[in-house]
Amino acid sequence: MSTAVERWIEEQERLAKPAKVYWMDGSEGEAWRLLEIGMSEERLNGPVFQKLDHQTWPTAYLHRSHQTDVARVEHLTFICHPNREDAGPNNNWMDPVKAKKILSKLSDGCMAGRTMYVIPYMMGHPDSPYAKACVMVTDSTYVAVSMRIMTRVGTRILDKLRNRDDFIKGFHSIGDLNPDRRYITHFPHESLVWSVGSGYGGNALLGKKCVALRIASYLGYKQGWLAEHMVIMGIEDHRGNTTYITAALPSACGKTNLAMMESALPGYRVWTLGDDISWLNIGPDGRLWAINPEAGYFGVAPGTSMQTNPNMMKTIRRGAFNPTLFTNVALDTDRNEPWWEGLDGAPPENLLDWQGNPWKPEVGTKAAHPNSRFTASIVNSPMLDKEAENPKGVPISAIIFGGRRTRLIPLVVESFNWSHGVFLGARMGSETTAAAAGKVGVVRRDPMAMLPFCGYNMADYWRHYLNIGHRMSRPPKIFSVNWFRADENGKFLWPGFGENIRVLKWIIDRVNGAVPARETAAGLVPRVEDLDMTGLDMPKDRLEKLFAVDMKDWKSEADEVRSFLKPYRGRLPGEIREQAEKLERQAR
Ligand code: GTP
Ligand code: SPV
Ligand code: MN
Repeated sequence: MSTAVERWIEEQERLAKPAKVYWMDGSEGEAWRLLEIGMSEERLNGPVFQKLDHQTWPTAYLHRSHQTDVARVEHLTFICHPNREDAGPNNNWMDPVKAKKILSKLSDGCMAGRTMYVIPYMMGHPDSPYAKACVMVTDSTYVAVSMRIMTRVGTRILDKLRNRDDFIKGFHSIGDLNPDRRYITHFPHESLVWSVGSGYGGNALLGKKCVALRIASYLGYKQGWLAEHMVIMGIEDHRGNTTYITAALPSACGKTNLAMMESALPGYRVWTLGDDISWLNIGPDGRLWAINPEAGYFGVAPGTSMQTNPNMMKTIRRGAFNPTLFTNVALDTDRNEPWWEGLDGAPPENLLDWQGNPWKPEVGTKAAHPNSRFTASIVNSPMLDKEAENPKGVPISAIIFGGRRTRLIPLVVESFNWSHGVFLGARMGSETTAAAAGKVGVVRRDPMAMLPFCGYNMADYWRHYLNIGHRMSRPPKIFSVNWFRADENGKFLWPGFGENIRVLKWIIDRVNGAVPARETAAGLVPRVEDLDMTGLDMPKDRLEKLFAVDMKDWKSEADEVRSFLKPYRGRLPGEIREQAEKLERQAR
């Protein structure tokens, strides 16, 4: 008798018609064999994997994706609930029957002559009560190796699924990489992701945004938990107490840098558990517990250096466990090393840009693609928290919502209570980045940093969020942060990165009731004397600018929030509507 997994794989095989089917076992040797295969596979712009200098960059490989396939494509991403309203104004919707027709056609014979890799994987520690078993197929060696780094792949998951059919399914094919035939589709009610036509990032590494956020957020809605676009980190104080927090910031707005921060304050130390996704469950003790469903980093390369993120530099140069992949970075051809804008030192003499063309600074383009990334195992991190592998997760004392806002939003704000905190998250805005295709630098609303990732109607999501808070006897406090406030000349007011520990320290002080706060219409902000500025010289008036809340400047913000919330009207929770109305009254 075959299992549900075997039956599902046979179906996919009949559809995609690969020359070969290979079941991944997750062994160490297998990863290196897949790399070898990729190194001999030719694509338009070179082999799938190119070995870099292993003396200076142990276990590092370069991958170049297709030049039209360099970021998530939100306009080609669909949430296919049977009822359009359930997808909500926040999602592109397609009727599931129609979507399956299109995808079946594109998938028919799409793996002819190629190998179909079957990847059994777990999101979360296999022993965690909060983990989910998943199976995906792909025809890309790049995706297969990446999934091994990013998730827990192995035969053990198949044993778990022997008598079960409740696994999360994923079908992925690069197709012909033509953007006109590219679809990233989700069927939340069937726990199915079907993605054709892209080989890059969140479009193709299905465990990440597709499963761990879009499908999982819907499962969480049905089952009473939350799947969030959040960092998980521990902050150890001078007494040796560790406080765990989570932080949601939109794509390319600083999660990885925050999670790996080198503290600028003596006596304080940061430990990392995850840099992108967190699954939050209410524990038997009435607190919120977080696990990281992932096992690796898929981080933005440009801007990463010994100056900004030494811990990440150590992680990607260590390569003790698993290969480290670099995608769409530049190549220093004299040294056979990766390079990107913002890396320490001057640009090397001889560079190929991310597409493999000779590059000089005079060319005026970027050598590395702005959304170029590294893929590395989290266990290579020198600052992994001792609880990172605890199946139960860690208890969360504070939730942070952040955005990239050059104006208006203070460095840090504490919410008055859970409902107000949910509103802070719901009205989050951020200036757009290169992580998604489209125009960069315009403010868009990105509630909880989940706009592109919530697998159902966001109004239902906010109601669910409010309920989760009301169900906890010891809920975390909710804060908002903004590292990106700028002066009249557009220069950042706050140095950011390791200096952000000063803000985290204030947050922990508030959690412990150690300091008072100043009340403003937007929420509670620090009194400047309570922010620990040891070792950082900053004029008092500049510091005050960081915390300024002048409601007469907030009118356009309140207007934008209102028009953003408008399409949700019928389902919008009363608590959110009331908060928005209050903001409008205050900003008048
Ligand atoms: P995703 O992986 O797309 O979800 O992104 P992320 O949220 O993990 O963003 P990441 O930490 O990779 O940062 C993206 C960009 O923001 C980089 O170019 C960083 O240099 C910049 N950045 C991160 N933290 C700070 C900060 O505190 N201040 C300033 N000014 N820039 C920052
Ligand atoms: C993001 O865009 O938030 C990412 C990168 O973390 S991707 O995996 O492409 O979604
Ligand atoms: Mn992300």
